[in-house]
Amino acid sequence: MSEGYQFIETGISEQIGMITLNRPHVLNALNRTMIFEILSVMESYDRDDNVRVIVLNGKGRAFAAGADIDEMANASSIDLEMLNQFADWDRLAWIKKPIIGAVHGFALGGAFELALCCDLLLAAEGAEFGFPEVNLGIMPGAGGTQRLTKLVGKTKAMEWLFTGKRISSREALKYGLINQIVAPELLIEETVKLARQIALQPPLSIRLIKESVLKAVDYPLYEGMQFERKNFYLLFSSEDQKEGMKAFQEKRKPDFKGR
Ligand code: DAK
Repeated sequence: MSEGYQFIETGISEQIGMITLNRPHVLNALNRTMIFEILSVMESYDRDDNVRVIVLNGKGRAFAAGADIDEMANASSIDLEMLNQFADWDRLAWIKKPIIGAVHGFALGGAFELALCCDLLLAAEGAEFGFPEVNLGIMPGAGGTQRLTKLVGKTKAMEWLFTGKRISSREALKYGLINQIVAPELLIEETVKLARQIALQPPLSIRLIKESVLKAVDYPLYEGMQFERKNFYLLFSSEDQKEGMKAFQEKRKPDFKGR
């Protein structure tokens, strides 16, 4: 399925849909076309019954070093408004399947924003995150100030956003930005291992868990719990709920179909 894409590589194996950023000569700097390609493939994976988990990683020596500065350098506010590129980024929030990011080298600026949109993140030892936008006279615009603050709180977010400093994978782990640090040579192996584990779970449960957890970020507790309850009830209409509970009673492994 890679054919036709200029800046990413794609492929499905063992129910895992891979997306590999592929502009290594510029550390996978994210240009407009690349973002459009990422979203197009994510949406096609989201519709594809053969995919249960999406994995995003980068080729070469970095996940990605942010948005393509050459593409932005001469843009005016009006260009940005008329191009409405944030509309593509916003589509990320609608992906229903779990997305696992595998970060090595750098995840800076827009790439950090992309990583923060992943549901789970593994980082290679030595990986660095950060928002260097301030050094360029701009600021994050694809959710960085909001998602980072919700995750780490105002104080750390201000420090990192004001200074543009790079955050080590250890610090990222300490602040709950990532799930795990792994040796660089094991990054893909460990990511795929985790993806495989999730791919074995009932897809509808995973889908509604993701939806419910994301609501927790935006909703007050009571509203979030009402939302959770509806999803809980919904799962009792699924074949997988019957299969999961029957398999338990029959002391065998369940065979989940996503129905
Ligand atoms: N854009 C374009 N080229 C880049 C790049 C980038 N972001 N990052 C690296 N490169 C290129 C370098 O220019 C260099 O190209 P050549 O000189 O070889 O032709 C090549 O990649 C290798 O980079 P370095 O030689 O610099 O490698 P080093 O190991 O020495 O340094 C570095 C690695 C990551 C520390 C450094 O490359 C660096 O500081 N890169 C820039 C980081 C940065 O400021 N990123 C952009 C932040 S602003 C938007 C959505 C999102 C955003 C904006 C708009 N809309 C929807 C409108 C997001 C904005 C940002 O991300």
